[in-house]
Amino acid sequence: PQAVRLADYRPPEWLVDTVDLDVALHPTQTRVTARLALRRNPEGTPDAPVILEGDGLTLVRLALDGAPLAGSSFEASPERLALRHPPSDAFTLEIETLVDPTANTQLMGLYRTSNNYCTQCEPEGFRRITYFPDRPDVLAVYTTRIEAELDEAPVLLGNGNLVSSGPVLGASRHFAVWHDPWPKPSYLFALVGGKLAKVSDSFTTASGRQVELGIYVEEGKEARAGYAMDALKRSMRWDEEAFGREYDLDVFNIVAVSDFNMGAMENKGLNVFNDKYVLASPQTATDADYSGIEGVIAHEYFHNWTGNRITCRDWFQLCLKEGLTVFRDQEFSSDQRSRPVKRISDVRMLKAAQFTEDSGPLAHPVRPETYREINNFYTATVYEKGSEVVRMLKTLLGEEGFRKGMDLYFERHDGEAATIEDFLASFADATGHDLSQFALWYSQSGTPTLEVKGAWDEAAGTYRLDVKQSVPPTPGQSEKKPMVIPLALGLVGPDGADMPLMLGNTPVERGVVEVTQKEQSFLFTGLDAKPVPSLNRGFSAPVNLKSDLTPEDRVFLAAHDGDPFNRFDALQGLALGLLTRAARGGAADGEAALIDAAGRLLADAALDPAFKAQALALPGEGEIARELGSDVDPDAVFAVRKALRLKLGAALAGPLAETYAALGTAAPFTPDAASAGRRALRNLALDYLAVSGSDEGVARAQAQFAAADNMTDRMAALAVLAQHDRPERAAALDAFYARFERDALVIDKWFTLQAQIPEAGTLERVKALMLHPAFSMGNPNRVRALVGAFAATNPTQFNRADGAGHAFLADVVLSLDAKNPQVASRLLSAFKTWRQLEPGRRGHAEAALRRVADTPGLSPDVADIATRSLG
Ligand code: DPP
Ligand code: ZN
Repeated sequence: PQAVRLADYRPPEWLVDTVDLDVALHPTQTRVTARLALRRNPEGTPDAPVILEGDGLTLVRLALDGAPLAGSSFEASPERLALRHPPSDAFTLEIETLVDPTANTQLMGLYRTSNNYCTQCEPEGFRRITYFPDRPDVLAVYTTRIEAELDEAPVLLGNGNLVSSGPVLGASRHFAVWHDPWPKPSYLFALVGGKLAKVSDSFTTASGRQVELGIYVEEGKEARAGYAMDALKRSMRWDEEAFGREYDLDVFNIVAVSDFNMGAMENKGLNVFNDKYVLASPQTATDADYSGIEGVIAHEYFHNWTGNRITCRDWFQLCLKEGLTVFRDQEFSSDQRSRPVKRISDVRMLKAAQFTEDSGPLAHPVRPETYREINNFYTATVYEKGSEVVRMLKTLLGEEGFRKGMDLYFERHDGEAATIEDFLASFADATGHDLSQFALWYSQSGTPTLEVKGAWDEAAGTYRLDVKQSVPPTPGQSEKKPMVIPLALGLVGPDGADMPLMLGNTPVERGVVEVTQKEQSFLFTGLDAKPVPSLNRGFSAPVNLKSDLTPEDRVFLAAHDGDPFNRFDALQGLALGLLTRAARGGAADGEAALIDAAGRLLADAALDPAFKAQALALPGEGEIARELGSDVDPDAVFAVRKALRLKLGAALAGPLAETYAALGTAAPFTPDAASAGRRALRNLALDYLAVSGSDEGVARAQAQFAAADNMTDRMAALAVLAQHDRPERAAALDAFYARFERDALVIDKWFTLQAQIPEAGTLERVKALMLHPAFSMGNPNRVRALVGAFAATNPTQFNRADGAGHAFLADVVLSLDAKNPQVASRLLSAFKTWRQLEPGRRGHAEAALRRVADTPGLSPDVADIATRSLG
């Protein structure tokens, strides 16, 4: 397909004021009648034809202002419906199409899942239901009548409020009419029909509006929706308190489905969720699942204002709703849980997913300027870096300035399709800040590097920081301009307390200096001792920080930094330094210091267990590889990391065993953050104590596996057992399968765990598991659980030296592409780091990518990823 360019944006030629849909559900021949009130856009081109998008549509009938249209007055193909000479500037077009939801394996448009009907329209799925100007800047008021066989689909749901429902006379059918008073783009349309159980609750908004809440799940799973419902109510309250945003309909419904391409979808008043982000019970869900549910429920709910009430002008602005909404859900979770621990886990994820993306061939700006397939831009850069950019804005403007800017944004753009320029202008106008240089965060791709050197002047009592920034070249962008980098910092004195932070006679506001130039110096004054700088506190800017901190400085900060994030980061930096030196074949010096610092942290009774669990988990193989940057041998990375884990486990065996014992509890499972933190630390101890594969360590894991009363502990024990090629592993895996056979979300975990085993036999195991009766290429969760996990989280086996892992992924992608291009292209993006591999593996990766790229008939999704990966 042709590249679409931001610079080519033109307003729509025709607007749609209302959409009246009549959908008669049928497994293979669903009849869709759409009545569109079309109106020529006064801002468009005079005499422009009406051109509506379609995707695989069959036109049955077309009428204009009630009169059937002769074939000569329009052109229709599966991809387009055009009226070259519309009769007037406003008229009603009635379009009847037939769609086959059963044949829809792409899961885009109207499709079936577990015999229910559901839709997914973002970004371009509505055109698979009816012909439409399927772009986010066409906002219309929708009324949807849904009709179905009563016994096939007793539940019928649409956007907005229920207007009427009842039997269809003289037949076994029934109907429901839903009306959504809020104008919305087509990508927010949804309908659901099927046999579903409802969990009900209600919420009263700050201004007293009573909202009926419903979560629809498969029959028998009602009890597992309780946590999601609780998270929903907390989200609704939080958005009122933190952003002054109230809900705006009489009902809010969520439907959980088991076949879904993404995590969830924010359709107006009718969110559709991957059931993974709704269903939880102590027996089936881990602590990570619970926090994932809380975060995604909040995320989709928050879209009601950031995405729905204010939507995007075009898909280049995707980060306008996604980056902002991720920021909002991260803030929500921080308020519900531990803020430092949430920040640490978000940054871990940012580095693992986004920094990696930003340093490879798929790097792109937070707001891309061109795309061939928009489905490929639901990325870590748009979402997670997009959130970091909003966070930096808050850091620069302060709490109050940020809130003023948000308020102005809501006030100005409610009901509109907005742009990043609109968003930034709201903050600039509300606070008087010039944000023109800051806007580079949206247009320049690549992770900036910040080099920082310190100079202490004993006689003057001053400390100078010399800062140099650079942004590496990325695809399509060779030259970069300096960015605005909010650098939060502290100067830590010898006693561990922060010293005054003064630039000349002026205290540094909120502890943040603004780096705006390529090279800049900051002179801190009034110091009575040499400080250790604590830089980029709270990870205030998403940059690669290269400081001249010594290992001794890091040990000091790990013990004393008043900023918990940097306490964590000091230890991580220490570990990363020695792991990369060792992976390059150097001496792993500094181990003693690391072990000592880790031991002290573990022993610090004042620290939150969740924090300790994060701080004591070594940087992942992916982060070590990214730090190495080139000629990476994943086996060497694995080996040095394992060696360090062994040393830590052995050196701290005593305290780890004590920690394990002390954190054991007979109390029943609760998913709150404090309990989850204790489990996280205890399970980290379990892992370190078993890393050697000793009988004792393995027996401890086996005992925990057998006795666990919750999935977090059971899964953690199984993950430990899975690392050791001993008979206990097979026995535990079999027992686990037998116990949870009927529970798809749990069986996904069983597949994933096996795909992650860092052993030579794993690829063969994965291939065998693809033939397992429980495996299905039609279910995205299952494919991701097995093949996705193998490619994305098993670096040694995916990147096998013989190239078999790469060839395998290419095979799966090619066989899946015809069925579900979105899931296929996601899998293929596991090659995003191929260029950093050593030459042998790099050659295999390139060959696999080229084989995919050269295959005729690829989907635009897979073709785009293959081409860009090779570019
Ligand atoms: N718009 C959806 C989201 O909330 C896309 N999956 O992120
Ligand atoms: Zn979103």
